[in-house]
Amino acid sequence: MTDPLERVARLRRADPKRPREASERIPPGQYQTKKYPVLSYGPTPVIDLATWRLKVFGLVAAPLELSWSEFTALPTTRVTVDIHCVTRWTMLDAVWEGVPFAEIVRRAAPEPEAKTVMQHSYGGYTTNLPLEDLLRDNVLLAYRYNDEPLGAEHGGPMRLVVPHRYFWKSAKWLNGIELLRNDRPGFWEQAGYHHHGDPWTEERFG
Ligand SMILES: Nc1nc2c(c(=O)[nH]1)N[C@H]1C(S)=C(S)[C@@H](COP(=O)(O)O)O[C@H]1N2
Ligand SMILES: [Mo]
Repeated sequence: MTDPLERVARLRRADPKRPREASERIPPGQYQTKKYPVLSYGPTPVIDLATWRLKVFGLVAAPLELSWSEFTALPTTRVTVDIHCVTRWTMLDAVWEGVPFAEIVRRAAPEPEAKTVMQHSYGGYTTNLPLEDLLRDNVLLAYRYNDEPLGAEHGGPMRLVVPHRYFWKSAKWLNGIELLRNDRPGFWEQAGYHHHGDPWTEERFG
């Protein structure tokens, strides 16, 4: 079976806190791209910032509905992370700035039974993840990419960025965060993709 030293090396490679060589940062079955691809199912929605809203709803004690000016008044964080698309491209060192997911959800006061989240987007896209996956420090509601406003084709004005999951788990044009007790499949998950989507263990299909 597997050499124990190789197993330890693999575990260390999977630890996001450890600084790693570029070659070690590319998950199994992925290749590196330097140019940032656009991957959208359907057209890019036209979104007016004057009517843009973000809702946090479902199993929360204090549902939220934020306008663009309310949202952009919240404290932001900047992260540099690698992103991995299930179609096998990986892009290293993407720089995102936005509001931490945990910060937004804390304001809505989730009920103790809230275990899982459905992301909703302008245009109807949805994707699901466990709440605990979204509470990690580097999960952002991002509106700046590489120090510029996020372009519409990449999900502007605002998208979720969940760097430790395949990138279909990061909804572009996010407009709703629904907290749920029971997991429910989103758009690609209904088509057979994985509910969890960990690129390091190749959770591509459910
Ligand atoms: N609303 C919405 N979000 C989406 C998608 C989409 O089609 N619509 N595609 C997903 C997929 S499969 C990927 S790989 C990434 C692509 O983001 P990008 O176009 O910025 O590369 O967005 C994800 N989020
Ligand atoms: Mo993707």
